[in-house]
Amino acid sequence: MKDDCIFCKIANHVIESDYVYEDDLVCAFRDMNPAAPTHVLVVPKEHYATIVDGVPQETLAAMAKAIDEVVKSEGIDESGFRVITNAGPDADQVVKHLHLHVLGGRFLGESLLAE
Ligand code: DGP
Repeated sequence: MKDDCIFCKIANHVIESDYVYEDDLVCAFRDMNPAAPTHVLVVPKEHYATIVDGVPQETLAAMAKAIDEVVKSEGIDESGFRVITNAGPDADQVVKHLHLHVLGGRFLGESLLAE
């Protein structure tokens, strides 16, 4: 765990959040600034900066399973959803701990970009 990382703290319950799923490797909690009716962040418990930071296959599989669990429990598995991960400055990654945004609950539009 990285001591100055907010998502390390949330994922390991040093700071509590609004969790919707958890297993040994990952957890999922609601984004504090939701962009859609469902806006959940899937986060590994170990610290990785981005999706290409040597994340073990087991952890990637656990993140995929977490998406599956979250979209079902949120009731958006049939209506549809979007999964986004920001990596680095051009993507405006604010929190430097790998996280997948799972968004749904309304029509999300055709554009992947805010601007
Ligand atoms: P980005 O790094 O740009 O992919 O976005 C980070 C997201 O994390 C942003 O939507 C807000 C959310 N966020 C940042 N800090 C916290 C926090 O302490 N708790 C929760 N629940 N969400 C957070």
